[in-house]
Amino acid sequence: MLVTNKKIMSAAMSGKYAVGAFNINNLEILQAVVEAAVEEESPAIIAMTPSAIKYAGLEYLASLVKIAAKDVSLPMSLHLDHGKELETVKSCIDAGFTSVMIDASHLSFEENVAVTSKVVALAHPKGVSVEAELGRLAGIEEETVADEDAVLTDPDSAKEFVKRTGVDALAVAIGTSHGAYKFKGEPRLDFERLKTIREKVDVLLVLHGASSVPSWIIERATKYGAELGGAKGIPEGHIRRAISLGVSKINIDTDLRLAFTGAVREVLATAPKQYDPRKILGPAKEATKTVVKGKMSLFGSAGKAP
Ligand code: PH4
Ligand code: ZN
Repeated sequence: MLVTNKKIMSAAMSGKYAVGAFNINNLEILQAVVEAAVEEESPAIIAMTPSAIKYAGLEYLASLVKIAAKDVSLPMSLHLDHGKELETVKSCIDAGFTSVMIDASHLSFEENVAVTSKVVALAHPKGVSVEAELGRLAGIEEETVADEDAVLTDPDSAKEFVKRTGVDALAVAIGTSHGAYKFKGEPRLDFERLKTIREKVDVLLVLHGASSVPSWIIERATKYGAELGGAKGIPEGHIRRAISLGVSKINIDTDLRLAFTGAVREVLATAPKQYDPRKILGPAKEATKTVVKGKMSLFGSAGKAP
């Protein structure tokens, strides 16, 4: 059953939990997410970026998600993650996406408002919900205090942005960043800022760059040849705190990539005679599924879609 992010996130907001937005690029990762959702009785947001679409093709990926959702009675959404162009948004809406993100956070505030408003005007009449981003994802420690204020989401600007654009959800920058190397020193997020945004802005909130880069995944990948020294993610306690402060969608990609490729490495290293892709990608799917199930439990969405 495909529904909008707004529906999934509103239920999460009132139930005081969050729903994972899991990035997919191929069949195995999609199956891992959907099987995890079924086993955990959890809602799930299936996300794909323009680079995933470039890799696998919009029709291929969208069709796979629709087939996956057809026989599943859980609330799931088909979501465009970090759409940058209006054309991409249009083609995703035409392909049956139930939610789109327009990321114009690299533009000026006024340009971001203008582009985001266009997307809202395009999406809302078709029943598609819209996420936008204000601020820039960046680890706090790399910035001076003045820089921090420049890149992290300003609560008053967020209030004005939401009022002028009419977006359903807002991705906030509070110190998280994409990828496996989020912090050089201690992991630090600006929870005070998140609290203020929550108080001032009446909109659903999203946390991007939320992978935890768990040590068990890094150790397994490293054992079989990966070089991931210095990788560091968001501690699970920080994720729980962000949820308690009102975040209702949490984006996860890196942890899935690490689990998937770590499992591929293990098979290739331990079974050098193996050449059947199903015997290589099967364990990768299982490893990805284990991570997704763990996230559903951490975010509190497990058991919320019986
Ligand atoms: N995302 C995923 C972005 C992936 O172009 P691309 O497909 O490589 O982009 O939106 C996240 O917020 C993921 O956060 P994470 O890296 O902490 O998992
Ligand atoms: Zn992101």
